[in-house]
Amino acid sequence: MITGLSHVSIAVPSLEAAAKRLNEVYGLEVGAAKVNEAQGVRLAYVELSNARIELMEPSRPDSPVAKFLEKHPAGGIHHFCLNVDDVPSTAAGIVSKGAKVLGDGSPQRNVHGERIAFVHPKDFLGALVELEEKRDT
Ligand code: CMX
Repeated sequence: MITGLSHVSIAVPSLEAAAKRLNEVYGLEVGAAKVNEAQGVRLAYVELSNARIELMEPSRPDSPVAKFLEKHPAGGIHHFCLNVDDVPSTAAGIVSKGAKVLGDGSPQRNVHGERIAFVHPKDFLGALVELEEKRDT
């Protein structure tokens, strides 16, 4: 079940340059960078009251985000992310209605260790969607 909006994710060629720009123009504070090697990204977040902005830089040359930046060298919106109560059951529910969940079926984790999955853009009106299960803290 979808429970809310987690974040909008922007692919950027340089995290540091992106953070400087968001701070100088909008007064936004970007947190410390972390690496999710399995996903091939270096990430940092702007925490807003109701959602986050995720900034992603490729962490290795064969990263999917590096491929995205080849098509969009200045960067751009890569995906948005919905919170769900349970990734496997939400994914199974939408797959049963004909939508495609990307990947080989093996579980994926975000940089916080939470379960995630990606839905094919053709099955969400042309936008790449991440499903993210909030961990109980
Ligand atoms: N926007 C729109 N369409 C996109 C897209 C994007 N950002 N990325 C991929 N697609 C499209 C592809 O063109 C392809 O379309 P067709 O099937 O029509 O050719 C389709 O989606 C599937 O893409 P793919 O690369 O063939 O599929 P994969 O399963 O190899 O990988 C994906 C898909 C999206 C997971 C991968 O490309 C990717 O972007 N991985 C990085 C995911 C990410 O952002 N991780 C961050 C985690 C955050 C954290 O750690 O917190």
